[in-house]
Amino acid sequence: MGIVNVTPDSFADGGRFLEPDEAVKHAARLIAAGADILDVGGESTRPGAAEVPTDQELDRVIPVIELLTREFDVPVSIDTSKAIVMREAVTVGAVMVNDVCALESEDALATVAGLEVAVCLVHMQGRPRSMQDAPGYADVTEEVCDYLRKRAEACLAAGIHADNIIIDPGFGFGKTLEHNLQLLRELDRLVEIGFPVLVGLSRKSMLGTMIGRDVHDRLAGSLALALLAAQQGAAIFRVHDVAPTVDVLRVLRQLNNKYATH
Ligand code: 8Y4
Repeated sequence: MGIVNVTPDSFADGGRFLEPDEAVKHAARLIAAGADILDVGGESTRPGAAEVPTDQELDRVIPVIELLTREFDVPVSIDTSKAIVMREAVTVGAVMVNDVCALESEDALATVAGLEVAVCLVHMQGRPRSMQDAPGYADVTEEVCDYLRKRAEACLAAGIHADNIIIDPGFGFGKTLEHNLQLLRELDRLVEIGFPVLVGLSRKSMLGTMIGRDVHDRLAGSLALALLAAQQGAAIFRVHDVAPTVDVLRVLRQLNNKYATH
């Protein structure tokens, strides 16, 4: 899954594709590099980030999704927590909803249930503005697993098909470095739940803490984390650097002939 940011503050994590034409050019590069999914987001979920008004989010993402679905065959995911944005994005061709609020926002669950698209349920403790203030867990992996199981059950009860559910521990979303490391060590417990596991580890600040490099010098660290997650059965990798990640996954696939990449 290649990241297509259409947020004005996303230059900080290496993407800044506010203009639709730029987003399309970037998407073409991601696809050429081997991306199987494009994740389009117009709402910053960075720690401490302010919420984006719905109209502004729609203005950012809808033209981009329209262009991407017209020009490319690759499935497009909409990264949003707002039901209206989900519905509009699917109307113009998105086939997946990536929601860091796991469909807990108003109308989100019913909206996705009515759309027959895939959904990625992400665990987050707190909300972006405050999530990194004082994350706390008795057993982080247990709590994340319990939460994702409950949200998946809510999806099934609402009529979302099991084949359309993906789960994600939400690395960095209300977690300290120790929480993130614990989750990565025990990722197999999430995989055991039975839904495909998506991981977002690319360039994240846990790497800044671990290796002391700024956001543009975290490729090697990101690849190491992707490989560790893949070894435990992660299925989808949300990344900035598609080509090197695909190389890593191809190496692992040839080792155990199990991971679907190119
Ligand atoms: C550097 C690089 C600094 C990245 C911060 C960031 C996830 C996600 C995000 C994730 C799923 C981010 C939308 C945060 N992370 N969706 N979205 N899983 N499913 N920060 O882990 O990339 S945004």
